[in-house]
Amino acid sequence: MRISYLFLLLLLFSTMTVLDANRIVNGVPIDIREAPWQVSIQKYGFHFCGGSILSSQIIVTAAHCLINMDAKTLSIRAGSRFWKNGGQVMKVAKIKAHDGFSPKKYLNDIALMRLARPLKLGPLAQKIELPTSVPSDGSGASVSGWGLLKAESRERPTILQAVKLRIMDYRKCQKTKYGQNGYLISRQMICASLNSNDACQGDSGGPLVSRKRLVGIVSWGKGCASLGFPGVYTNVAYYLKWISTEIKKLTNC
Ligand code: 4AZ
Repeated sequence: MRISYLFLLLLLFSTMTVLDANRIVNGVPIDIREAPWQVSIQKYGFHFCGGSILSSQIIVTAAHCLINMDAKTLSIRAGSRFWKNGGQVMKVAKIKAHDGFSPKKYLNDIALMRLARPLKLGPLAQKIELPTSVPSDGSGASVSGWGLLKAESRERPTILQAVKLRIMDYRKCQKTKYGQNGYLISRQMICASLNSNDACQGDSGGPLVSRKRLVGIVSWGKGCASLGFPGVYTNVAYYLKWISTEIKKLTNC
């Protein structure tokens, strides 16, 4: 009797491990305390992109998330591992996408949002520091979000997922299948991959973090976790000047 229970338990755990292998692409569900800078950007209450808290009233995300969007229809949820409930929901007052964003090449895929009211910062909702320099090739990093668990399935998680990656320098990234297939990886971008770990659709705009600094913004990629095509991120260190200038403009109006 006892042995058969043990067997059933073992069977249960082994199937759980198999199912776990399918998270974010290969990630694990996390507590919001592990990524308290993460927010969900929502239109009419539905999650469509990720973002990161830079200050109580400023969120950074990808420009492609906000193209043709009206701030009036947008809100963010902070301080919760569930995009649907908990934490703090705040309306968006103003959005500013980089003027040089090109939908064709995905250059300058960065945008800021000013919230209607400041967030209450604490252990569950915290700002992330900006980098001081471009992270070096091979640095450990992690990406989080509520995006698809697999490119092919339409499975969307309700709980925030995160996965570990390694930074890949843009020159090295240009030499992957991207270069061989006519894609341009510019120095305003940074890549990251590790085994079959990756960000996917719906993770866009979210944080790539290395040593507690926001080094990248989920931007694009050919598929998700597809061999030879790392995830491509906006290289945040390249935009420090743009970020500080635009934050000043957003705060003074
Ligand atoms: C997307 O469609 C997307 N594998 C985001 C990230 C990646 C691929 C696609 C990276 O928003």
